[in-house]
Amino acid sequence: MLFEVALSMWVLTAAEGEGAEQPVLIPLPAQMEAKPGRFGINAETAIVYDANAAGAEAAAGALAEYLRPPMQLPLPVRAGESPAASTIFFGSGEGLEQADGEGYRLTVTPEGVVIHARAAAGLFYGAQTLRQLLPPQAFAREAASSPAWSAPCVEIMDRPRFAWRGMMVDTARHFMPKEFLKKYIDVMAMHKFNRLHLHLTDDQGWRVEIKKYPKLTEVGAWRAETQVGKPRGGEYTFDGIRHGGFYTQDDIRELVAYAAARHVTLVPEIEMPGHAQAAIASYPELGCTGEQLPVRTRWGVNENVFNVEESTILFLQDVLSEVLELFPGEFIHIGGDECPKKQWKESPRVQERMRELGIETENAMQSWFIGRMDAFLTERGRRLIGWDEILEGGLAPGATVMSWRGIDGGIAAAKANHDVVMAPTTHTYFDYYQSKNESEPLAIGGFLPIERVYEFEPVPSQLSEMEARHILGAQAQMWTEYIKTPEYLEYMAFPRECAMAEVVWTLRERREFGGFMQRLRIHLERLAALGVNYRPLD
Ligand code: TNX
Repeated sequence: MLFEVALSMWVLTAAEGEGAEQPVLIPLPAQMEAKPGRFGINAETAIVYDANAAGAEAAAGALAEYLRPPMQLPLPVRAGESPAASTIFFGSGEGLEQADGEGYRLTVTPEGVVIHARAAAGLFYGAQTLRQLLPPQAFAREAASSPAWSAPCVEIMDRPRFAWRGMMVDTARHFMPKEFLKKYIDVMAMHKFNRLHLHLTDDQGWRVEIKKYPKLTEVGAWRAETQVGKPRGGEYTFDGIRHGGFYTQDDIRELVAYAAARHVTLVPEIEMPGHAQAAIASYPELGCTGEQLPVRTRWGVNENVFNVEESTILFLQDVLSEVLELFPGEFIHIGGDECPKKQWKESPRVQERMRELGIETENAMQSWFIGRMDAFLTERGRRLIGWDEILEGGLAPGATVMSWRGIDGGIAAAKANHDVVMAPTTHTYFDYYQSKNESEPLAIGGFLPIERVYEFEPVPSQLSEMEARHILGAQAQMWTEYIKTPEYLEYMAFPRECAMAEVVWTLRERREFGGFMQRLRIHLERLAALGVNYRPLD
């Protein structure tokens, strides 16, 4: 029995030497040397932290909270100077000079475990790696049976390839409950992701409470019904069911703190000047026509966009002021994508305003609009990030570009000395189909099998070494037009998210799809223990 379990958990590789089991880790670490022997966790084991090491107490506490429920062991957490027998030790450590704040060294010997890092994030990631060295049942949230709680001996030196390792969730098209976002953050942290981009506003819903403008959620958080399926011959069908919800400011503070404890920064997105109909439905004076619009019930690009009055700019800056209070992270996303210019062209008032400002084209007008937000955020010590349309009409001085329509926008931005996050539809759109099986649930379209996610290379070969430094990293997008529930969202996210984790964490030369798929088969047992509704492999 013991032997069978061991075989199912570890892929044995002869190359690693006699008796050494090759641990199955996702994302794959930078360096790993398997050693013979195992460390057993039992009623005697303690978790010890060096009180002088930043974040050591937090990492020790987090590990205890992960392991106590499944293991039903005391696992006391205490301060201590140095590693000792039967302990899992967290300390600051030497020899890690080359590793930045997220790197760590993890050593497992038959006597104990030692995790060293220069900063809190590294210690936390060391704890995450240790969890994966244990049997998959260690990921359960309640008492789990395991023949023995033990980890194979190993020496790991690890650090991420990219600083921005992101996932985006669209909470506007379908509201996603706070408790689900917490679970999602947990699974992100397990895979060493560090940015959760929340798409909080769109035509179909406004999801964040703004005290100064209560109608944004009283009106804008609710739509009368929702488009069902794709239109057929131009005909739309609707479900007749009211949909909505929003996060109160207390909810946001709770999520921010929950994420921060797991080294995940929330990146809020407030869309402008397009994808704005929920806001315009709440306050019609923000629109171009003055018409009372409903919160939109159909998907797709929409002509109803914000006007360009000074009062609208100030409204949005007031909204951003509250957003800045809630979200302490450096980056604030202002959308910027898919803003049709039809209403700006047709509106005499917008045209007059362009003449007043001496602006000749509608693209330049959009650039001016984003520039106002860039100045506002920069003055407050933050950085603007937007979808690649913000390049059109000229990029604002401080802007970072999220390249979604392929990678060209990202290349142009990096060449112009702007930072970039790669998020192209071709490799990172998790709302696309995972396979061509007829049985796949409805998706927005497209085709993105896990191989293609895994193949993604965030640094385009067209960039010089200096330019390539502007690629902060990459992220995957979960647009939710057709994804109505958390279970459905998990089905679309996993296991593609596991592939994305290696794209952003693992060194390029260490990535190899065949080996990844072998590890993934075992890794999925961990997701099962966590209760994640992943899509089974074919
Ligand atoms: C394009 S990506 C959009 C979203 C849609 C998505 C569907 C982007 C910046 N805009 O509004 O939800 O396609 O795949």
